[in-house]
Amino acid sequence: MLSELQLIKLPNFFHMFDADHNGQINSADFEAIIEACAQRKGWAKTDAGYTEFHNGIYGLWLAMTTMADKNQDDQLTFEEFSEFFDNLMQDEETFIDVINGLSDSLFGAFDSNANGMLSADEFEDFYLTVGLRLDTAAMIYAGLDLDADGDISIAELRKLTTQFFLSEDHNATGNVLFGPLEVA
Ligand SMILES: [Ca+2]
Ligand SMILES: [Ca+2]
Ligand SMILES: [Ca+2]
Repeated sequence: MLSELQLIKLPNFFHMFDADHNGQINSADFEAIIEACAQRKGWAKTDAGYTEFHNGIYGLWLAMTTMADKNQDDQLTFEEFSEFFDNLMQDEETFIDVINGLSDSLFGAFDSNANGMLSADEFEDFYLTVGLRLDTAAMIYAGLDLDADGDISIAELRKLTTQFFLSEDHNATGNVLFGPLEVA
């Protein structure tokens, strides 16, 4: 079962995918995110970067819709979404593989100068592309740079996503990776 803290964190991840903000996620939301990203990056559909990002992100959607869309209406409610992650987390090793893959996709797509580091500008680019707030990105970036060397490395992003999904520490840095938590 998802913990109280996980249920506070997961909505931020859900909202990121709900591109049209109608409270449900469907394939059109995923397409919209992929298109927004392609546009910001200037990718053509034949570009390797596009294919890689599309396969990574759309693969996540296909896995979710296959496993989580209980009533098969091609829409995921937050309930279905959180149940999917709850089930996936039961096998922690597989789950970490999945979220490492997600981190790698995000990293590959937004490390624009391909220097193996996500700069503040590149991180802001990610936030803008998925419809998150620019001022939030600027606010949290320094904190996400765990070793304070001025950049986010792939190892840091993997650690942050793992913290986001799995940490039970209320003060874990990765908790706010997809925006500040709305604590009730
Ligand atoms: Ca939606
Ligand atoms: Ca970079
Ligand atoms: Ca760093």
